[in-house]
Amino acid sequence: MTRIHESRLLIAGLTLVTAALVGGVMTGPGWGTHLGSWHGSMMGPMMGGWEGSGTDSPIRGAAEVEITATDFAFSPTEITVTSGQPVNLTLVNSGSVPHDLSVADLDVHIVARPGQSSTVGFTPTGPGTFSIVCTYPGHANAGMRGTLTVVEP
Ligand SMILES: [Cu+2]
Repeated sequence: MTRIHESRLLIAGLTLVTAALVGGVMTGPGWGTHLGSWHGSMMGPMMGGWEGSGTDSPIRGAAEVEITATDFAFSPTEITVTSGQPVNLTLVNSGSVPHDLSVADLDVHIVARPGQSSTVGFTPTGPGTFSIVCTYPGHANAGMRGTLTVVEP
């Protein structure tokens, strides 16, 4: 009887740990499957807001800007783009967990799985200085912040 009791406790403990991992690391704000190559036309309405945003697939001929995400930082932390000129922004995830790059004020949101990259094309309007964050819980506070500056042409 004692052995059975212990194994039940073990299973209960593992379930709790698994739930914590899944809840805290994997799901993020719920847009983990919105990869750059397909627009969130299905996910948008469910997630309440990305439909109709300015983010989309890469733009032919746009300036290329790349940011690398690690656990837990962006590199570089500051990028500068030109108002009115299209940009393809690529997020390279060199970390071991999913990361995203969000510039809420410009409706830019890019998700990249570990070891992969994702590109979103957008045309910035400005000038202005905008916050870059990773929106997975705790990541911004751990250091995943940056700045996107939009300058006049
Ligand atoms: Cu992150």
